[in-house]
Amino acid sequence: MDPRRHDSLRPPRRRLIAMTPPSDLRSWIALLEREGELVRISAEVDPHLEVTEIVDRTVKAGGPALLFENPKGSSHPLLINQFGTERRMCLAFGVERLDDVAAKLEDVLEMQPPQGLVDKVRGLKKLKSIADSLPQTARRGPAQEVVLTGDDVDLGELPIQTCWPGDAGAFITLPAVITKDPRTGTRNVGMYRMQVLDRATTAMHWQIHKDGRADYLATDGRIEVAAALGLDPVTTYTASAPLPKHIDELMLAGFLRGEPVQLVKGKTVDLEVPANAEIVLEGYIDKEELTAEGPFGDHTGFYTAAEPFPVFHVTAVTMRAGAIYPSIVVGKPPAEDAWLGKATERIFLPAVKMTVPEIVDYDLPVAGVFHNCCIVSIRKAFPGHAKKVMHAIWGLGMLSLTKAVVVVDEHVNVHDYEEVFFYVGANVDPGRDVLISEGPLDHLDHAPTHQFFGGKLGIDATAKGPEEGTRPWPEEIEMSDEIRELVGRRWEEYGIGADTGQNGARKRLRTLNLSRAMRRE
Ligand SMILES: Cc1cc2nc3c(=O)[nH]c(=O)nc-3n(C[C@H](O)[C@H](O)[C@H](O)COP(=O)(O)O)c2cc1C
Ligand SMILES: [Mn+2]
Repeated sequence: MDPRRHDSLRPPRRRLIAMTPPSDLRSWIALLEREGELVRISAEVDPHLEVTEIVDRTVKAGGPALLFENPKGSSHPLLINQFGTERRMCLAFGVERLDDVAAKLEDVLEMQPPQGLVDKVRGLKKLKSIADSLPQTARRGPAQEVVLTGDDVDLGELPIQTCWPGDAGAFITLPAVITKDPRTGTRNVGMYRMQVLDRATTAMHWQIHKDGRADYLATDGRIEVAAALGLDPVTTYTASAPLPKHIDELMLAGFLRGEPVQLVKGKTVDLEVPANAEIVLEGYIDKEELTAEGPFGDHTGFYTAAEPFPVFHVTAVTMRAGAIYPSIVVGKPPAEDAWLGKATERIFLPAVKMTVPEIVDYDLPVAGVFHNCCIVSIRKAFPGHAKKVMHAIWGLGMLSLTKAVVVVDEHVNVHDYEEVFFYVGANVDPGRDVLISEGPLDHLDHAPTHQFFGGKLGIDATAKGPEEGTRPWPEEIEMSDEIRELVGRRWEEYGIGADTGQNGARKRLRTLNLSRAMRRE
């Protein structure tokens, strides 16, 4: 079916009132419930595969967050699909559109020396918002209402999912894993899945390009680790955000929430952990101890084969009373993580533009599982400019792992894949405009001959001209403004119907675009 048709059938998005993001998982659940975005399931459901099938159907239908109150074999409720739609993602951040979160960051990134008093006051407010982002340490927090150590530690008490039939076991999928760089003491928070090995150990899936892995590699013998589960949604999101290594993800969380993250000292580790967590797993990893991790049905849509990864020993489980266990299922896209990725795409656009200012917008298609494809529009100013931007993407933070980059001109809507495809077809001479390069690739990419390293594809779909050695470039067909206005004015008179006219469908498509499947209502 024509996606534009879909779009015009889509009900208008209910208005959100901009507000402060929820401060913990429980107020988030309450908000979801008030907004009609959560369904409680009292039937007993098995975290072994059954939850996945339910969630996969729900996510692909754009359905609600699910709170399984009675997961089989556990007394802890299981929350899933909290991030599964654009609307919930916006609710999490307390914004109307994810671009509003980006605007807040852009405001700070683009700070200029103030001119005049009003500007100075505004500047001070911005500086204060940065100062207020630093986490604070409290004496106590609900995360430690229950403290289990020694033989009382039993991960089997939690409703940890075995997601897919070929998985090696149960995996904790939505943790915020906290470490400190042994050299500098700087904190890092990352989301890395943890395969349960027994009552008190898990694997730690630190891929080679990640900061958590770098902290681990910098240690001589043992590194302390804490995994926080069940946080306010913004803090959970920031664990997945690709920040430069020296920037603390909890600071970003504080900035985006407009309120510092509260921490408490760990019970058995010299690390601070979020005071509002539902569950915290404290422990350590010995540098030399590795285990076979996987297979795991991954966000690439394939099973990742078993590989050696470090072993995490749990020394304490601390919890809130009646702790809720959060989970996520990844798999063939679109899955729930699509919107975590889209949040990153939107939120990091200002930072990308800071480094490569000619970039107008970019889109990481969900079907490209975020590392396979990046579509980028640029203000083209000189011959070879598109190729310059390809190299810039291949040199920029985690975007450097991108396999294929498609560059279009500034007027092209990168979120409209049909429009992009049109220019890829129309503007490209493969012999001239396709660049095959090589470089680092995502840990999980199974296609390259060698793991981690292989081919890159750049497609320059911008308009060219004689200065790039082509024949004169033809003009694109556009109706004149005059006639467009005339027809707009007279549209009702023709009696064709409001839905068909006014360029409506095309324009509406110029909103954040996921795959067609995600647009199915
Ligand atoms: C649901 C989900 C699961 C993830 N699982 C892993 C994982 O198992 N291993 C990994 O290295 N990255 C994983 N990631 C990606 C990292 O969280 C992401 O790259 C993050 O930036 C890592 O933090 P760091 O840059 O501080 O290392 C996952 C992301 C999401 C959203
Ligand atoms: Mn980091």
